[in-house]
Amino acid sequence: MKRQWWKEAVVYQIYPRSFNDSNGDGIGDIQGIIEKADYLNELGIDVVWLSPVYKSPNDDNGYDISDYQKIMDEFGTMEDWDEMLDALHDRGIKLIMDLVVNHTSDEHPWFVESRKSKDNPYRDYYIWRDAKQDGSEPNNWVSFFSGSAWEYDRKSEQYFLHLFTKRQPDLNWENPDVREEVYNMMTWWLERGVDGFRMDVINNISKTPGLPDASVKDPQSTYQFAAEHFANGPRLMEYLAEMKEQVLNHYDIMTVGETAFLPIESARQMTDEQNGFLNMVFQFEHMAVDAKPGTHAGKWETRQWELPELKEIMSKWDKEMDGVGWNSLYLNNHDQPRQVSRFGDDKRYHKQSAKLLATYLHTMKGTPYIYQGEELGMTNVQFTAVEDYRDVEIHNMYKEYTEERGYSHDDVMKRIWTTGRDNARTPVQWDDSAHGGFTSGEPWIKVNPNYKVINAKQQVRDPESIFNYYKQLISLRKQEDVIVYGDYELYLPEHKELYVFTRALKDERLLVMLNFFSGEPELKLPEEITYTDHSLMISNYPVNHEESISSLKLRPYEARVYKLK
Ligand code: TEU
Ligand code: CA
Repeated sequence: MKRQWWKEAVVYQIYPRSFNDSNGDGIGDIQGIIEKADYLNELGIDVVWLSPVYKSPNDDNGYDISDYQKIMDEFGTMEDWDEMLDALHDRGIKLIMDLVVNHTSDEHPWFVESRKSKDNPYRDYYIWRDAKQDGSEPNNWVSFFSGSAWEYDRKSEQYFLHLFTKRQPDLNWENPDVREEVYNMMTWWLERGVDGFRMDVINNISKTPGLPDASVKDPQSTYQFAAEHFANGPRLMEYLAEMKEQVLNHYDIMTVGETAFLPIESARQMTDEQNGFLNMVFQFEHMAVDAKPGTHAGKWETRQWELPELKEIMSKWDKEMDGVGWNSLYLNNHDQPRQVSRFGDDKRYHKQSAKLLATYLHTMKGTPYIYQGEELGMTNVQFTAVEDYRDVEIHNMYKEYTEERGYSHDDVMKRIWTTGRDNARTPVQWDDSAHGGFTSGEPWIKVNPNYKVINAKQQVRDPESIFNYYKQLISLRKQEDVIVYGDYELYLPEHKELYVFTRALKDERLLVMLNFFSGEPELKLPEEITYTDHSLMISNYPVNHEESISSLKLRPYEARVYKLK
């Protein structure tokens, strides 16, 4: 495997609206990021992935872009952006931008033109279709955010496609002019100095020709989840190859595709180091371990997750990508609930389980992604009034579930507490002052009331904190090649509580022991793991260094990493 800077890096995701507000208007902004550049540097991360900061009417918090080459007013100016880039680069931190090109905002000038008339030169920048004979939508696709994926435009008497909200029309990638506009825009940012892109829903840009009806998955609903027609379409690889040739090839950058519903064979093809197009993708299989299988509505129907299933998925992705491409490692982001609440125990074992999950992500093979606040063990939130939520997905779902599906308010709120995206979007908790020090004004979304105990100020100075544990993990990655490049091997695949694996590179070997739950299971080390000497590299409990490791009892959520000789 080739050495690459992006394999050795740790990425930190900033969701700017919720990161840090510098001017008291309650909304995080670019100057707020600059204020925290030293904090990021102290943590030791190498790359910032910045969620969208482009001009946007914020129907979906910036994932609806009305000008790709302007900064959102609430976040600042292009001068602020340049200053931020310098502040990061001065500290040796790279910046990757969010590239959202499956769709734009309905306020993007292309769409404003497009909807004017059927013969407008921009008409074909988007996906317009006539109604079916009976006047209904062109097909039965459901939007990610409830209801039909089609919106009727009275003036020009056709429907346009929107996989997300009706204010996020899908671009028509079949049109070469659209592709050229996108490539030019990417080049413009690269010339300005960005170090790469995270590509939003990039495997949705090619749709099945003819846009046929989706198969019925949810018989109670008129509209059906249509991944078979919008994900991994026939021209996807062709478009990516073109993008690579015209743009990506000319820069030393890092690229990561956001790719739900991506078959592993396509991930191999996409990230192949020789002939692929992107450095890595975010696969989603492990995000479904607690979702009822079936439709996308599975998101709101959860089940108890099982460790053997998580091990199987993660080990499969490791094996399949080995020697071909590269994996990204994440357990949460701005679309997912907080990892310590979902996979750990945010009450009785908050610190231990947050550190356990961190150990896991930072010792697997791949590039780890930290989502803002994860390094503090920030948790899910429970607002009792639906009005306190801000996410368009939550509001649409609440309406659909209470009005159309007949669920009670209490029932729907519980679902939101478990899986709603706003769990990840409450402001970063900087200190124990009002609103967690995020803003001197009124925050755009309420702060999690636990900011008095969980906050950066307390954790930066506490050597035992989650923050300082992340710092330690990140610095280990810089010292030990085996953490980055070592081969992964899983042991005890069926064990319901323990996740045990080794990493090996030449004569370097690591042994990782993780107890994922609150029991105290006994670990009898498999005989295949041979060693003459062992030394502890990191752990989340005090450990007697002389203790034998051939057989031992692990404490609740205990994590240990040993070097074997
Ligand atoms: O997300 C797309 C995606 O597939 C999901 O994670 C989606 O948000 C989730 O399944 C909804 O339940 C990306 C962005 O990360 C997300 O924030 C945007 O809303 C979306 O694309 C549209 O741009
Ligand atoms: Ca602000």
